[in-house]
Amino acid sequence: MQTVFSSIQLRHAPVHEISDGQVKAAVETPSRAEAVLAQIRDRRFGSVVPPFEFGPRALRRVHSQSYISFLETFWERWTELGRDGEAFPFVWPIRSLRQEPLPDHVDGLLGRYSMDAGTPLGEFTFAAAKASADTALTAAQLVLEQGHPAAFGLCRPPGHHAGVDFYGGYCYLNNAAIAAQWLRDYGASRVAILDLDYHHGNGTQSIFYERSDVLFLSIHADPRQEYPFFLGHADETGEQAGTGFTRNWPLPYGTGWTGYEPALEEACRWLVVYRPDYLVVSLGLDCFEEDPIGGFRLTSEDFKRLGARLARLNVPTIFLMEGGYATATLGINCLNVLQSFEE
Ligand code: SP5
Ligand code: ZN
Repeated sequence: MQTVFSSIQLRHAPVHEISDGQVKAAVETPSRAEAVLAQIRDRRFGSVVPPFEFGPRALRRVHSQSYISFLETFWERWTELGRDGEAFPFVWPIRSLRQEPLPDHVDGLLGRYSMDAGTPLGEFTFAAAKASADTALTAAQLVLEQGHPAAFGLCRPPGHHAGVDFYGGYCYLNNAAIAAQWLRDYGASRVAILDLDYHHGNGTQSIFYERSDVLFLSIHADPRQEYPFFLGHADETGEQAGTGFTRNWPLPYGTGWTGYEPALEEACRWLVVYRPDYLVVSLGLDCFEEDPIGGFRLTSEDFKRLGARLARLNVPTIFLMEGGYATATLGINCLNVLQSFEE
């Protein structure tokens, strides 16, 4: 299987994040991608190719122009105030506050375009996020236009928490949504997204919530107990034309394979019924038992079982990396999922 990756993605190198009431060392680091690349080379797992540069159109099919412009111009606005480190928001336009007019001040804009204070914006964040989206698009292109049965976009930064006009959860551009929309625009009638990250993919769900042409399925930690806390419950099943085309399997803290497998089996049955032309897998690896921020207990062997089950669906599949922070084992777990798709 081919892997798509650009070294531009490494330029986004967060130093800190705010979590557990502390300024902590960032967990979404370039070393995550480097660990997966090292494993690809060690296991001789196919070639690694750079992404093509897609124009701004593919991004605009998912994200608002004002949000993209904010990301693009952010560093200039930040540094013109004499600031030089990575930025965090500290005020949000929640209930009772006005959405409009947009503030002029960058501190206001940071709050308007974010969902949490745990996601740093730095000098190269936009460039890396754009390269990450190009990586997702190129993986989709390998499958759509070159007929590969599967491809792997080694996306970083991840994407599934980012919505039409906000970033959060270490995500800035929604790689899976951008790839799924591109597949729709260039030939597919139906695309399914299966989100396996430990955290609910709130951004992806919200982007397609009222649509039937992109099915969204997600298995994740119960939002009553876990980030992102405000989306991902079982009763969220889509609205309007999208009614019935979103499905969530929130699972309790401590879930291992015996609790996970039945949810995966149900999701696979939905996929069989939906008959997508393409499957996009939001491949978070933070369900791993040793993940520093996750609370599930999947083992490295379980990731093989997971991949083998997906391969049995026999649908052209685009894998896009999302979370997963146990860096020492990240490459092994990732390739354990992908190995069943080797040609
Ligand atoms: C893509 C992705 O996986 N994003 C995850 C964002 C999670 N952000 C919240 C992190 C909170 C960490 N709390 C750790 C508690 C255990 N010490
Ligand atoms: Zn996650």
